[in-house]
Amino acid sequence: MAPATASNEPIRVLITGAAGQIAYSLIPLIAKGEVFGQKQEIILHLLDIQPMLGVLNGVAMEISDCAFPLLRDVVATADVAAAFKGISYAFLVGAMPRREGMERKDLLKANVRIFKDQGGALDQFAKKDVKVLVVGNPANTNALICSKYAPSIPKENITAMTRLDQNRATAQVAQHVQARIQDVRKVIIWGNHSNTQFPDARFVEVQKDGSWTSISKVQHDEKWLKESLIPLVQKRGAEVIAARKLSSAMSAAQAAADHMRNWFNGTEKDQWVNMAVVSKGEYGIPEGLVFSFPVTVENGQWKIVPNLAIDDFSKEKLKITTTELEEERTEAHAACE
Ligand code: NAX
Repeated sequence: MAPATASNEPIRVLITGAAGQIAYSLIPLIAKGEVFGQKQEIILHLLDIQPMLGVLNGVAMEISDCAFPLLRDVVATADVAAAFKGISYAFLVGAMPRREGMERKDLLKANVRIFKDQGGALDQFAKKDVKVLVVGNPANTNALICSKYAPSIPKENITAMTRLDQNRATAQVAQHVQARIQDVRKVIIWGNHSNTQFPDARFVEVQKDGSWTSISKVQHDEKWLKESLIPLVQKRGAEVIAARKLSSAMSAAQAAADHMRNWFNGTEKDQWVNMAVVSKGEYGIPEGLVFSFPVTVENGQWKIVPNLAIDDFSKEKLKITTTELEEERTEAHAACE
């Protein structure tokens, strides 16, 4: 599939929270061409807050020491205007991370205001066709707020990350059916990047002996898919925090790179990826919520996979995560007033 941007001009790519741990793993993936390809030169814009400038300068030194051939320049700054100026792609990672025992809702108030300000900065300084991935939590609702305060940027261009949940679920399914990762496709993550998300393996296909078959034919284990896989993926972030004493970073960076690479390059035939995108009412999800759906991507445009059957079990799961997102939206609007 042809890349959405064929230009050989360097593109400006912003990473916020650039002194943080996800950025530390994400920067080399972008600078090595694993997102925008091996021919696309890049000018990296790195934003963090003033007290972190010392650390950010250390990161900038390391970037220089990597001598990345694709990297034309680095702008490391605490100045929001300089960071957002002329950018074509943004990874909005910077936020307060969830610590052990902390619920996502505690984070909401502190974090949505950051995304209100950054929405304003996108509106004012970014290219009008900028493509945005929100990683900082609560990611879906931060994206919704960001979009509200960036009225000149198309709503379709502001997305949030559930690719980590997709990758987690795919790895678990692959392990369960004893297949390679690349032999598992069509895992769905519906809803919020939180423990109300619905990891849905009903449409999963597994490749065996060169042909793709429904998971139900390969391994008829509905009990595992419903009772083990769903809570495992929902709680994986908390499990990593408990073990590492820090939230997921390497896997989050990989997922952010995967999300943007598929948005930039498109998806393969029969490949679905999950992105939290603005709802236009698909699958009965209220219009305007930023909700994770399975999508395909062509020419830089995502399209929600249509006509998937929603049974009673799935309906109930979709309702739970929708209700949480509606509550978050109400709280977020109040916090931004
Ligand atoms: P770190 O605390 O290591 O880094 C965050 C960085 O953001 C810090 O350097 C901080 O100074 C900076 N920052 C804070 N406010 C800022 C602002 N207004 N402008 C620019 N920078 C700002 O956190 P890290 O582990 O990198 O996690 C970053 C975010 O990703 C957190 O919100 C975390 O909850 C979220 N995550 C989202 C995931 C997803 O799948 N959507 C998974 C991983 C991760 O938990």
